[in-house]
Amino acid sequence: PAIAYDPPFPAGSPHLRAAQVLESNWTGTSTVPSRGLYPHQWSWDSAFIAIGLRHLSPLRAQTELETLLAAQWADGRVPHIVFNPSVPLDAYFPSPDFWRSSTAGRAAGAPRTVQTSGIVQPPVHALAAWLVHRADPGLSRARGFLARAYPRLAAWHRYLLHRRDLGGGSLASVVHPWEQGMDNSPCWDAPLARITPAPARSFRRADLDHGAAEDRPTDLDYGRYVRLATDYRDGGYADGTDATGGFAVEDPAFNALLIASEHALAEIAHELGATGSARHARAERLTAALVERLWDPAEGMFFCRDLRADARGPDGGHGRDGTRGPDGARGGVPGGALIPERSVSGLVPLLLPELPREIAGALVATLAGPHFGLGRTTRLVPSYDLLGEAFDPHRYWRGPAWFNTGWLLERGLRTHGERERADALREALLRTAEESDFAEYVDPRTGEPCGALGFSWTAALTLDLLH
Ligand code: 9WN
Repeated sequence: PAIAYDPPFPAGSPHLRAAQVLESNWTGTSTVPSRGLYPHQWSWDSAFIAIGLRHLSPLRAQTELETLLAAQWADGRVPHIVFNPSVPLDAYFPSPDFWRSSTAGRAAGAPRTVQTSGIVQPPVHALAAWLVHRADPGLSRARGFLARAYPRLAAWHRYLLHRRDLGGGSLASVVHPWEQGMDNSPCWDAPLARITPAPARSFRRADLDHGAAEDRPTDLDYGRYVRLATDYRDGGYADGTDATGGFAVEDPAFNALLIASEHALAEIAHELGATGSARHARAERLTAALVERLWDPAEGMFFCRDLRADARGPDGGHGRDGTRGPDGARGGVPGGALIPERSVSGLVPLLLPELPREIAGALVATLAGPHFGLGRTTRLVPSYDLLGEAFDPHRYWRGPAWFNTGWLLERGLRTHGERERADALREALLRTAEESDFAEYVDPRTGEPCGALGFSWTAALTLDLLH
């Protein structure tokens, strides 16, 4: 499917430059996040990319999602990477020969013909599918786009809500930092500290061929990522067993995206002639569970819940204040403890329109307060607490601002009637994306580009904000 520039974008315009990034990262069936660093298809990247592509070519946007969903496993999981067989194995680590999806993932129903990873990423897909449909409902209906996507998206949500409810409180858990998508967030430091790293000589990182080492996770982080993924693989990618024992976290952004996507799935069901009311009701119950398990009223934001914190002895709860018992569980909420690190993930639930008013108000105050500094000390939302000990404005998810979280918060602010703040954030996102050559992430205070340039979701979400 070709991109039609109609009316044509003026030369040098942000529209055209963003479109050119997406054009050069298109492989024919999907879009790579960036040519050098990430030469395959990534799950949540594709969802954000489709949201932008729909303005250039609704057909290409549908194809992007269809290619990803075609790699879905029989148990419902949508893999975080779909590998391109024509890319050399050593171009990205971990490669297909590490994940061994078609053999190690056989019991979980991995596809036979395409190689994938065995972990997942945040479920932005139903939301993306609904937005893509709305860009050209005629084309979507003629191709049966939603009718074909719906059963796959429903199975995906079923997997997350059942197999991944490891805490028993209705929320989905992630079993690897790569699943949550913010790989080296300081939120993972405590849960990862319990994991014995794989020896550095047992693998070779390919990311350092493309990115500056000081902008990327450390070798020690990688050792732990490899250990967790190896254990999960060697357990046949089965959930709820000892193989997933090492790391299990309920994350606010992951679950907020699941809720937003559940609402989108209700709209899709309705469009297909069914009633979406059961899904809307489920999304509301999930919102209540999110508040019950992850909201901290004293801090005015959501936190991650470390389900394995109990395993760590007397200080395992690592509670920060008197609101938690000695085991770290707050207000009788069973299972693990909140992780006392402020991540942008804890603000993302602002996306949800049905969030209680006082919670939305508190999130806006936190966003504009000293820890995130929006409109004061930062021009974009940092991925992590400006005042946190681990804050580093250049190192990946430990401080830099990312455009996907910025886009989600812009939407959240608008949803909750914060028009001025939303307009200001929109302006800052557009200006920074353009000035940074559509960087992967930037210094949140200065906008200085970090990581890859010509990054697909930065370009795609720029296009969406321009429309
Ligand atoms: C591991 C592709 C992905 C994003 C993630 C980001 C980064 C991969 C990596 O790149 O993760 O999945 O190799 O570091 O953290 O959010 O989806 O853009």
